[in-house]
Amino acid sequence: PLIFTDLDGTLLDHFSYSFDAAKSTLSALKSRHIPVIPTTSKTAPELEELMGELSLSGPFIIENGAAIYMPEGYFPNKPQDAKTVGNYWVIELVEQAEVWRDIVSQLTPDYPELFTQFSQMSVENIAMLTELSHEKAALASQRGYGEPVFWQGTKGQLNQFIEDINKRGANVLIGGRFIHVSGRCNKGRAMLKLAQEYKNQYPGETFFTLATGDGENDVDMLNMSDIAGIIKSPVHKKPTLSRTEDVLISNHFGPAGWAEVVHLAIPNIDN
Ligand code: 2M8
Ligand code: MG
Ligand code: MG
Repeated sequence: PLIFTDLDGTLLDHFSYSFDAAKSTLSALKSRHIPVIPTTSKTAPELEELMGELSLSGPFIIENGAAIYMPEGYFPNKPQDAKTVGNYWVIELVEQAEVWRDIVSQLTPDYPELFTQFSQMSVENIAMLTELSHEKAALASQRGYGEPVFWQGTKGQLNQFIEDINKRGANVLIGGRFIHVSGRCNKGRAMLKLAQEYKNQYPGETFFTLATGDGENDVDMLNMSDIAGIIKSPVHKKPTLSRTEDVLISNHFGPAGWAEVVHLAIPNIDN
């Protein structure tokens, strides 16, 4: 199996970002060589740090499916469409951040005081809104492929904004705290692309996918995976999927719910 997992509110606690409740499950998966692939809204610099903290050493998917990062040499062959960035092979699925930043900026006059762009916030401001440390907020500010927006208007105004964004060829995904403007990427497409890469690299082996997530921006991967694990959130309503088969729903929040769902989907990992 391949486990594609959201971080905030799923593997990490929504409020404290702790993953204590998932630690023993993570080490059981590690000893069984089952890849745990963070699939997140976070940036590459955030992930480079978090992978170490999580004791993970495989691929990860950043900025809502905008790019797939694989440690150089992770697969027997360099994937066809990958470029090398530092010590990683990277497959990019959308254009660079400035394209999306510019589109958002064009809409500023139409929505006065209704939103704040991530690229125009100070690190202090990001730290305050996310409750991340100053250091981690600085890593979150280094966006490669999109522009998160802090929305201060109404739901109706947001719907109009999304329509205007779409008209300009960009796309909006709803995160836990921000709305994310980028190209037509999502976590599901990136998951399928990476799962296909495993199949190409190891012909004859089967790789079933488990996706775990708690929010709106996880819906695509939860719909496209072989098994979906919905993690209960203390802050938002359960995301609505287009499927009903092979859907697991946790009773616990965040990392405890994650461990619960992983054990249900992949029995006997502790033996
Ligand atoms: C942002 O992402 C989350 C994802 O749900 C959000 O929209 O609330 C991003 O800035 C990410 O880079 C950051 O780590 C996270 C922290 O809460 O917020
Ligand atoms: Mg989440
Ligand atoms: Mg997320």
